Amino acid sequence: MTGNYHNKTVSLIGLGYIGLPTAAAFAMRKVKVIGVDVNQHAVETINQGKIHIVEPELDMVVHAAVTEGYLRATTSPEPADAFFIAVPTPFKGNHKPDLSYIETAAKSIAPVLKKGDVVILESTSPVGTTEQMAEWLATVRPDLSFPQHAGEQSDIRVAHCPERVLPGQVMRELVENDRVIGGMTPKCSEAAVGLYRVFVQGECIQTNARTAEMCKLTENAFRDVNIAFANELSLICDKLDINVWELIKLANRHPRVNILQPGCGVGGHCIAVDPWFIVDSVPDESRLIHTAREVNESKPEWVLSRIDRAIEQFLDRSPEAMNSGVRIALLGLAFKPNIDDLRESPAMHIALRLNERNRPLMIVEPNIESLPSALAQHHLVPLEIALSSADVVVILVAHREFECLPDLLRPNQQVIDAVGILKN
Ligand code: SAJ
Repeated sequence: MTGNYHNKTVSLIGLGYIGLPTAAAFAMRKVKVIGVDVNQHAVETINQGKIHIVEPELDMVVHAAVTEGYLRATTSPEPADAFFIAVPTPFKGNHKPDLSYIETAAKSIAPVLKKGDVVILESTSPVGTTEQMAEWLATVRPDLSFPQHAGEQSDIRVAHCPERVLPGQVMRELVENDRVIGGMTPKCSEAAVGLYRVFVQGECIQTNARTAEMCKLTENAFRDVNIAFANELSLICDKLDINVWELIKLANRHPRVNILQPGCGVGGHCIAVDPWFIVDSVPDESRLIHTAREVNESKPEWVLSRIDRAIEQFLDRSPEAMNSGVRIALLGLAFKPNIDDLRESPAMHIALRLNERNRPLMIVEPNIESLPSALAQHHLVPLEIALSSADVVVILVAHREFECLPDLLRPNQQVIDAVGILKN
């Protein structure tokens, strides 16, 4: 697929947090897009010009793309000139990557492939997955040649180009971020670069597929290790009676030091997952990455131990609460500030653990309208209500709505600040 993309069709397989914005980005450039998803509800919603996920600006763009006829969604793949696979790559037990979504997606597009098509894997993947995907395609289509057997002469071009956008800023980052594009051969890379140039204003840098796969895992492992450093510091400072937030601010005055922020754990479906893909493939060599994961995974339990201690301290001071119950307010449930996404959220983990212990909770999460069913017996309340009656206040997420907290807290409340809103 070369030259004028306005006469061509691209197909996005997987219309989630990455696939749908990418589909919309092509459609905004007046390229015909077929979006494919196994979720019938998602397909119907998109065909009505609406969206099934939360991401700023995406609704407007999808609405325009569908109304103008550039974007259409369906549940089964149709012929196109380029296919982008953007399906989940979670892990199974033992932190083993689950590539079954990629396998299913590859095998579903194989029957409609034709000579000259490009297939790009966007899902974050362990090293070697792009080659594996090309093998799955080749098994279904022995009549076509693929780069692992035919090299530069292959009928189908195959590449990996990992997505790198930050949830909440996807529409901007999709256009502005540089892209690392790893073809199985240089011609595969060139074909993929031509496609991304349709909407990417950042640089499109060519490499091979294995390096592109490792590059994405490296970026997220780098962030995980750096957050683990901050989280470990928070434990050390607690023992040494030092304010970790002040310490980090001071250390960051050094021109070559830039420590990240401790929190209640590392959430989301990327940073808490991707480093395991490295550890799984080279366990003996990835000791630091492995330990960082363990440090970050243990942080919610540490916060829980602090909540238990605060409850004990409150009861020591107010033994009459033994009968009436300690009133706990949890501030924030999302996996990071200013979003509504509760997936793999350490704050959610903490809430569920308190729920197991039958602790009644007042939960403040300004970004959602109702509590998830697992927490349905608790109360979703406005910040002021929670603070007016809570005995123990636990700050789990630094949402902008919580900036006014220092003025609202009452002196007799036990406060655990996992994210440094109070700072001192
Ligand atoms: N966090 C901290 N302290 C910090 C920064 C973050 O505790 O100083 C926590 C957050 O609260 C959250 C988690 O880490 O629970 C992850 O948040 P994030 O904002 O670091 O990253 P994600 O998961 O939203 O997006 C990441 C991004 N990767 C990098 O910044 C290297 C994004 O660019 C990727 O596209 C995305 O993963 C992905 O899809 O892989």
